[in-house]
Amino acid sequence: MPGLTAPSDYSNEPPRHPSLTINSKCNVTVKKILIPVISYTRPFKEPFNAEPHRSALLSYITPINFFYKRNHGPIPIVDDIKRYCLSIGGLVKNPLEISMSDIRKLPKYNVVATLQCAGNRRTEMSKTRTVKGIGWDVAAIGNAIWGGAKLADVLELVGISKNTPSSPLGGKHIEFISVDKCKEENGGPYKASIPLRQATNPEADVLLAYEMNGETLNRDHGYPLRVIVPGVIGAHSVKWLDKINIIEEECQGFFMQKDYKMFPPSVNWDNINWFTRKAQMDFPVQSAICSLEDVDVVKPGKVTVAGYAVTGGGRGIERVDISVDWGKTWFEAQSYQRGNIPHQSDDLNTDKWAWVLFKAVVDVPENTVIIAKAVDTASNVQPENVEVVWNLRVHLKLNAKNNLQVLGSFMAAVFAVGIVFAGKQLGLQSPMLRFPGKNCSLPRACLSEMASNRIIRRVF
Ligand SMILES: Nc1nc2c(c(=O)[nH]1)N[C@H]1C(S)=C(S)[C@@H](COP(=O)(O)O)O[C@H]1N2
Ligand SMILES: [Mo]
Repeated sequence: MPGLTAPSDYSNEPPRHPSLTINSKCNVTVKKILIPVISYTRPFKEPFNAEPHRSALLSYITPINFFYKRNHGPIPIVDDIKRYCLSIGGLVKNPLEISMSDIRKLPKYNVVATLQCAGNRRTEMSKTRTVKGIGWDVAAIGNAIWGGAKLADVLELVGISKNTPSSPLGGKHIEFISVDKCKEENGGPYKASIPLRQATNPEADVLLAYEMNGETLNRDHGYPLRVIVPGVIGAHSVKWLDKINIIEEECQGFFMQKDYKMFPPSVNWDNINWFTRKAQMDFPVQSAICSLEDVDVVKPGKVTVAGYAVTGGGRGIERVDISVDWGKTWFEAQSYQRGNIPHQSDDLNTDKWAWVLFKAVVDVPENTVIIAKAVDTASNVQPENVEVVWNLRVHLKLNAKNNLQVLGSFMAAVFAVGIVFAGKQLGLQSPMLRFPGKNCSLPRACLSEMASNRIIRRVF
């Protein structure tokens, strides 16, 4: 594509916030000597996959710097935005090449939507049974204001009308193709599809987005143009969009056919038949505690339990329940979106594709497990443990427990659980010195890690 090119190495990556935690699968490790005795090890990962500290998720709109980044190759470069254009072809009568300035002339929509990677909370699920893939804590998720044209409007330009399941030439899916060079595609670009029915439904709010939080999209998040499919796992929201194809079947690319699928527990890496399943779409009901670490040490007394809750398909969150006594009794947390206005799932002012934040101030007199559990408007409840939702690649299925000290839930969508140790601080010494390796611009993260290392062994 003129104007947009994909490098084959990582020498031209954009700058990123130093506090992000880089999640590595295979590890290149950079060693730095900070002071003579202490060596500082920093995971270095190419492609760049990183998440913020979970406390960054306590604001309704996630700042761009702290929004998770999930890539499968080097970040593409725009040489000349004037030459960039998107081509739309496949099973359409009148294929089209449309420039960025013409896309900007279409009606512009701002949609507040939560983007979540299917691997969110995978680390937690892996504790039950190992799962393949990059490990993520609870922050492979973010909520942003996406600005752009509606895909349904763009498709009208090639003769596909609104709310239609198939194009006049028989296309039933719409494929989004990027330019990035991905190992999994043998150096080819990332691609994914969604059903045409969803793409042509204006209410589904599928966007070709060129803005994020009111700013021009940056390189990490898909500059100059990306797809946003609200309510659906992030894998379909293709960045650095090059081509759109109207096709008969689901996209046959690696990520749709051999990656983002869910299988029953009886399926393992030896007997897997990828073609028995379709690619995963909507994400499940999910919540996570972000005001506390999985294992946290607090002073006895009042503790704030706060975090996010979200569900797929635009269903909306009905409520978030909290337990501070290992799940014996529950009460409802306050939930809200912007401002501190109480959240109501059916209110016209609700951002239907966005997470809700929840908050409760609880009394913690003794060591306990705090659990958060989200319920959506279809009465889907976050599962209580990982076993019931465990799946090979751990896509979005964690429970509400973050099983450590103060709860959180995961995408792998289990209850969000956390354990709180009330009482004397543990007398930790120099946590920054003892735990220098974890991108610790946030000392609390280190502290709680140490706490978890010590306490979990003692208590469980
Ligand atoms: N071209 C391209 N699009 C992509 C990806 C990618 O690697 N290349 N990753 C996908 C995945 S798995 C996710 S979760 C989201 C992440 O979007 P973000 O990095 O803007 O948070 O982008 C999706 N779109
Ligand atoms: Mo993802």
